[in-house]
Amino acid sequence: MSFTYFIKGFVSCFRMTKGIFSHSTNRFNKPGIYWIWFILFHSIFVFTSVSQEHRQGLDTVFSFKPGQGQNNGQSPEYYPKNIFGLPTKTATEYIPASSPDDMLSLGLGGEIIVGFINYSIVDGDGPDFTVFENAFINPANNKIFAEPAKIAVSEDGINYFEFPFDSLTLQGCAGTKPTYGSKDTFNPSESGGNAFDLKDLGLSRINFIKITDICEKVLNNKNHPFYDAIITGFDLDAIVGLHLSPKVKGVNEEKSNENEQSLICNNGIININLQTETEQNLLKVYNTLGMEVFSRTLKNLDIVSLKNLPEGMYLVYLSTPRFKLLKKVIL
Ligand SMILES: [Ca+2]
Ligand SMILES: [Ca+2]
Repeated sequence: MSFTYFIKGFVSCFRMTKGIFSHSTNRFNKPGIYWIWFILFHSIFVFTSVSQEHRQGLDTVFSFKPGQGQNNGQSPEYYPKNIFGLPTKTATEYIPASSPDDMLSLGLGGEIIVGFINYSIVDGDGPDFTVFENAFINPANNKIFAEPAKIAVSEDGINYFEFPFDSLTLQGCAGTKPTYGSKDTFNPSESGGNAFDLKDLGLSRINFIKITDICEKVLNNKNHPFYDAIITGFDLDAIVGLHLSPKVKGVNEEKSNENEQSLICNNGIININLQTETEQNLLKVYNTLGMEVFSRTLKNLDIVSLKNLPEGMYLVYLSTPRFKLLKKVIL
């Protein structure tokens, strides 16, 4: 969309410039000034349109719960590097990516939540993000070998909205279309992969993408059109955001500073001090691989010890009905 704006803007500016020269008998006559203002305004509009649009591959994992049966690419030497950035350049419909350097296997029933550190995905023209798996065409029967997952998205990390899917046709799932790695990654009509449009869910902005493997729906039904005994679960290569916008900060920032004081961590001991008494306060701790290593509901005033966790960096996520807080702690 930004490129279209750019071209339209350029053409309009060119036409308007011609307008100025046609009034060249008096450079400062009213129509000339009028056109200059228009050109300035239009240029700012074009610049804003271009600068607001950003596209890139994943750079953040919020959580990962591996499933059963397959752990390819899950060890720290490969993951999470293997799902960040762009899809595998060498992938085609007959030779899919398969190296652990390139892919993370979720395993049967596995779930991963991912996103971008500085950007939200916003609803722009057409699809807003594309999920790349390693689906391929099986030359033996000319059928797609698919390992499907369902996709849900969320703005706050609590309330998720699932893209509707059909468990027989796999319409609406990710993991059903091969990757064309040599094509333009940011053009869903040639890149392959499964593209998703926030408009289909009526959402304008999201920060979390949840991918949940649903291969058992296929494996448990030998009459399923995509049945194949060697299915072992969804393999994530990459996700690219096609319409990204800087995360909204500002208004909520003051509040979050105030909320920072609700969770203080010292030497592996977390002190919780919440203003409201409720049963719905939840604390989760994730390691740097995005794996949940601790989870507990909290009282208004509470103390949690993380001393039994190995030394290192962790993400502590506090969820209350009033606010959510994510903090990095080092043990
Ligand atoms: Ca869209
Ligand atoms: Ca990859």
